[in-house]
Amino acid sequence: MSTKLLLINPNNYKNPPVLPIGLEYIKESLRDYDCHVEILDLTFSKDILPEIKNVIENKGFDLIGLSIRNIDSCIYFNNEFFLPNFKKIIDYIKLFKIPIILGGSGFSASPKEILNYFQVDYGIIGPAEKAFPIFLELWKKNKIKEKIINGWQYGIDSELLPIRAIDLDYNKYLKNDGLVGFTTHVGCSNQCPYCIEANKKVHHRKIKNIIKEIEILINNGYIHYHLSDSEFNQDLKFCKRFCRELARKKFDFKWTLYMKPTPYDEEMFQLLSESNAYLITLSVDSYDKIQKRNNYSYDDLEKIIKYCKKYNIELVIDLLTGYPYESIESTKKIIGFFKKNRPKSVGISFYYRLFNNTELSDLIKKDHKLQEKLTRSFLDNEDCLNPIFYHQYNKEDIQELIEDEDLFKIAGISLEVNYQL
Ligand code: B12
Ligand code: SF4
Repeated sequence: MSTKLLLINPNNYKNPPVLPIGLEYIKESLRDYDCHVEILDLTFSKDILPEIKNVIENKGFDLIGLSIRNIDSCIYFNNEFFLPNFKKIIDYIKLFKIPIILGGSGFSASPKEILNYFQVDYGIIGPAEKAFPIFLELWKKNKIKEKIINGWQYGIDSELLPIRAIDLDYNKYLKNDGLVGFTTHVGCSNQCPYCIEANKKVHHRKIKNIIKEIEILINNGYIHYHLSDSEFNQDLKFCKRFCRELARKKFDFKWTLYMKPTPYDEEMFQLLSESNAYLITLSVDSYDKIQKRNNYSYDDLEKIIKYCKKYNIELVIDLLTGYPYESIESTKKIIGFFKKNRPKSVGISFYYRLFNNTELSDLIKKDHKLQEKLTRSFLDNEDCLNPIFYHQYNKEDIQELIEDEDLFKIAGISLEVNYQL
């Protein structure tokens, strides 16, 4: 008998609202399996629990999957911690005695800790396009040995062409400043010591399928996109081939993307511009040790700013500064650099969100002196789910350095998103 699977998006944070496209990808990955999949999107729900009750009681499901996209908003100022609300939802779903499986980027950041927090049956870390069908087959045969499956081990189905905008009300998102997303790959080869996505094997999708996916969406009237890759530029050749193909299509659309400082070359910026990329958000660290391990320097930043200007692409910077042992001179240097080489804006974060099993949290757990600069004390068996940050500076220190220049925005104090600037 066909398995009935309900995939729920409980994320109702709306600054901006984000389409749960991962659930569309999973649904597609199960197309050839004996599984009936429905998606319940609660982003705009006014009455979450009755809505869940209604769907479960009317349709009956064998398995329920919940997407845990965010643990919290990750920024110190105005931080929002989402797990307690998700717990209420999950505890309610448990009353129906249907097995639950979790996944999503937030879940993948701290899988053991989150399963423990929610006391839930199963979870998939990372991409689930290949792992979910494997899980389902084992689950149906009662052969699950591990509660957590590592999706990174299986990667993605590079041929997947998800049918989009059928199960989700895209227009509601667009009306509320949301953007449509698409992915070109999963994973990141950089080694940022604080990041939950660091050093994850990169798997690319087939360019022809990505373009087809975008083309179908454009034909349905969706013309403004935010790339949903961690950082676009993992492989320069791939990036240039993708932009070339996209530019060749001459789509009437525009897109914005996250990028890291390397790899790049001038041609990539030219092709990005020709493919209608209008805004890049560049992740930058001020600490030279982190710059070095990710193979870039101030020289690269200068070139990127120059190329963006030359090819008419807006550039905003996501700057992180004040890493443990980094000096104030280093922070002054980067602020001075951007005052001189001006992008459109520089968002500054100087509170580092700690997650278990990152290099940063391991470092702080070992060095008691660093623990004095945490926003709260470590608990016994600290799981870092309840937001905890390391900071060398206070708001006033940074305000003094930026001297009220409009160019700089302290993350979390100004709640705009980049593409609205
Ligand atoms: C692109 C992006 C954005 C874009 C979205 C653009 C768009 N088009 O909508 C923008 C800029 C808007 C954005 C905003 C925010 N983001 Co963001 N974002 C991302 C990013 C890079 C990709 C997310 C994505 O769409 N991936 C593509 C889809 C296909 O993958 P997916 O959803 O993860 O789904 C796959 C798997 O996770 C899994 N899966 C998903 N659901 C389920 C469910 C089940 C049951 C199973 C088994 C598997 C499963 O299978 C799917 C297919 O493989 C992630 C980092 C990352 N690489 O995941 C951060 C990330 C999710 N964002 C993050 C944050 C903090 C935010 C903000 C809160 C920032 C802020 N302070 O404003 C907001 C939140 C907005 C909101 N409403 O939720 C954090 C969350 C960290 C945390 N503490 O939990 C992440 C992880 C970045 C990071 N490294 O810190 N984001
Ligand atoms: S480049 Fe971005 S996604 Fe990759 S490890 Fe660094 S912060 Fe994380």
